[in-house]
Amino acid sequence: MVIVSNRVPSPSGQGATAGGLAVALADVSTKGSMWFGWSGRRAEETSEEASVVLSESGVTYATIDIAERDYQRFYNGFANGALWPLLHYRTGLLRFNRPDYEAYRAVNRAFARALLPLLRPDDLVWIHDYQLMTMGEELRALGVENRIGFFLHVPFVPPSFLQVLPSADELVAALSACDVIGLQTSTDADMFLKNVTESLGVHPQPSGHYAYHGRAVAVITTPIGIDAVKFSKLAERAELAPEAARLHESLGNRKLVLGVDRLDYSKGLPLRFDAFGRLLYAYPQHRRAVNYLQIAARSRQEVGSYQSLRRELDRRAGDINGEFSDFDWVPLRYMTHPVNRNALAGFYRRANIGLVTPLRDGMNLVAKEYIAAQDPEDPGVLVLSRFAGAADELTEALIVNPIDADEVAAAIHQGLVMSLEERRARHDALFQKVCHTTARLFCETFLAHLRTRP
Ligand code: ADQ
Repeated sequence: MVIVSNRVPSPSGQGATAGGLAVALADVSTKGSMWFGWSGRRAEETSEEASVVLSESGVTYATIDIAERDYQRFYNGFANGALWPLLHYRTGLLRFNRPDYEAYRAVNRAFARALLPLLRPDDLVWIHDYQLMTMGEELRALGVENRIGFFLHVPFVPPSFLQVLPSADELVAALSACDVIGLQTSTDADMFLKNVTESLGVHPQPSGHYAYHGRAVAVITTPIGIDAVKFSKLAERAELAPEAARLHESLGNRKLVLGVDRLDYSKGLPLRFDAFGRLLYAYPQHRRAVNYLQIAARSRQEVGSYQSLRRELDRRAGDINGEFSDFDWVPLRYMTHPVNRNALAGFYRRANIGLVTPLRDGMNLVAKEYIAAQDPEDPGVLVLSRFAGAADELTEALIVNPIDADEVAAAIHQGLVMSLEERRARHDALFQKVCHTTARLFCETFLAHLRTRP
């Protein structure tokens, strides 16, 4: 199996550069498989050949450098300046210009060319995410006949949104060069199929199959998950680790509301801050009795909309703390550097409320990690946006509309005062679910479809 993604984890397993994907795929990238992608280096020229490293575990890591000028246009320009906002329903933030799109296509082509000499005829190729939507088509143009799968980690939008993008039809056609296209939820799969009709004039079967240019394409739903049992054990140990102990000490008897996200406008952070402000305003019994910790790791800082988000959060955090702080209590703690996984697991376990309120999210693994990390005897409560893919499965969470700060505040309040009996009942049901839809099941399901010839 060849996994292709923009970022590739380091062969030593250190530094989870590819985030959730690296965690999810670590299990299946076993001996004999290859992980192919960008080295993380911006060079003078984009590499024509991959540099290949065989790790101790027998996984091959093959990476290419990307030229600085291509990187800016491909990554900051088209992938994160056009596709990311569009696929999160934020057309107002979409910036399109043709040179960015052309660089995106050129980088996808460079990926395909560098992968070609490394491919064996029976390899399964599994391409990941919105940065690489045209790579399958580039591989076909080079004569590759291998089975090719594509999985999109972010949501898919209806044609009325996708058509805003001048290259919409080309992207849908390029994806249709793959044999299997996987999406996080059935809604996303339906959206993609509607675009197949709109962009290509093709009417897929109810099963999600369609034919395009003589090739059969299968559109499937495979929600991504985590290794919940492993994460649960990590959290149990991490509770006693120094970081969690320091957090615990700093809180005293106060309850903890916790948010963990990349600093991204899709995560709904300004509205989340507002909701916490509404909680303190409308339910004064929680003043001095609760702390909200938001960990929002900086990302994509070269994109303008991310810089303005940062300033917006600084301002709102200042407003809330200015309004409600006392000389010995600051309600909102907000930090922008990442936290290591061990500390994070311990923080989740200590939190009475896991606050996950994205405006749109393909899945959201933080919601699943929060559930896995709880002490089953005294679990916390998950407050979850209905617009996260995870809400399709995690129906025993307190499901909210993140746009409505009063509704989110009411749900936080409900979670803070919820009886132990109800917390346990909800948690039992949620924990069973996160243990069922694991990272392993996600990979096995996708690969089973990829192996199956129609
Ligand atoms: P992301 O948008 O990155 O992923 P998410 O799934 O929540 O969103 O997080 C990925 C991982 O990063 C989690 O394992 C989390 O613990 C970690 N993480 C997040 N914030 C962190 C922080 N501040 N410090 C340290 N670690 C942090 C994309 C899609 C999602 C989809 C995933 C996987 O946007 O919808 O769930 O891919 O498919």
